[in-house]
Amino acid sequence: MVERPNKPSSLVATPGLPPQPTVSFSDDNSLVTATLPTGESITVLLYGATVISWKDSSSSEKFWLSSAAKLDGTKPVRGGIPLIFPVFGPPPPDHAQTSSLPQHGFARTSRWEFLGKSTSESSGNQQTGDLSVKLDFGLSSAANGLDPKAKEAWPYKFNLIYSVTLNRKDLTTSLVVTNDDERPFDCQVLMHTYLKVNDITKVSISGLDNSSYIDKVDAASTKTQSGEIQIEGETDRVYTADGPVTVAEGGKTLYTVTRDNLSNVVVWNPWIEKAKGMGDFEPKDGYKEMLCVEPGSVGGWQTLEKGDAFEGAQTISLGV
Ligand code: TA6
Repeated sequence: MVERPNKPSSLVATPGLPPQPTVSFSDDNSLVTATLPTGESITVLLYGATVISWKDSSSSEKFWLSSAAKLDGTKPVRGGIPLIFPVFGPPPPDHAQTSSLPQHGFARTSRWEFLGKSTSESSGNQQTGDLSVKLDFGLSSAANGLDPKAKEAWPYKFNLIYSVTLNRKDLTTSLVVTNDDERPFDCQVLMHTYLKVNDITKVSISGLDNSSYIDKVDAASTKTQSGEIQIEGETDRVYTADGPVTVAEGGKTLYTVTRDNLSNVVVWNPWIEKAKGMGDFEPKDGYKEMLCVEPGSVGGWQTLEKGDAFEGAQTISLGV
């Protein structure tokens, strides 16, 4: 955290200017909350730079967060958008660079630095002023907050910049990975978004028709999607596809996820037994109200040479 002795508790509006987005910090500096003049808001936990809340102008929450989620840095957050880097899933035994890392890497278990906010000079309605706010977060191999296990298990020099941009009807998260090392390194990136739904049995996912996927519930066999996806049991699939992915409930669009330079989408719901098996997954029937739609680059490895960078982004738009 950038220490500023006279830091105001929240960056509020300047007289004469139309209402501005505000940014506030929790007393223990672990949470950053940004709010638009129209009421939309996001809250980001510096631990993992995990967006743990996204609310629309009527304060309706869009992300699922387990009531037993750890927000104190002792465990990855069960909900919101955990960030996956530099490896997705359990590290493949044949990939020496990542083989000593924990499942899903260390980005979600490190304390990130808040780098600042910026607001767009939108030409929106002057009454509501700027209708967009961007928060930037950083994590590098030199950072104090880096998960100590990471340094040992993955001794590469790197820099991550994560930007979270809140607009009135959508949220964009983008990650830039830069290789600051002399050596090349491989990495995977994923945004493990827990979307909130009302009743999973009424949900259908479209936009992945005819796409190839790896079914991790069925011996990682490779299959082709036919039509829309319904969730009727434990689902854990890694799709390779371009184009928007739409989540609808009872025929009404809830979310549309578009991606930039992220050619995979993981669709996950633990259902009954897996939810029971996760200590930080509460309530146990919470699987009925969540669906993970996770854009990423996880089908292979992004190999970054010295000075190279990889950038990927998602935009989640609210259904109208
Ligand atoms: O993204 C889906 C997945 O890889 C599932 O296989 C399941 O393990 C889930 O992530 C949760 O992983 P976590 O390490 O957070 O328990």
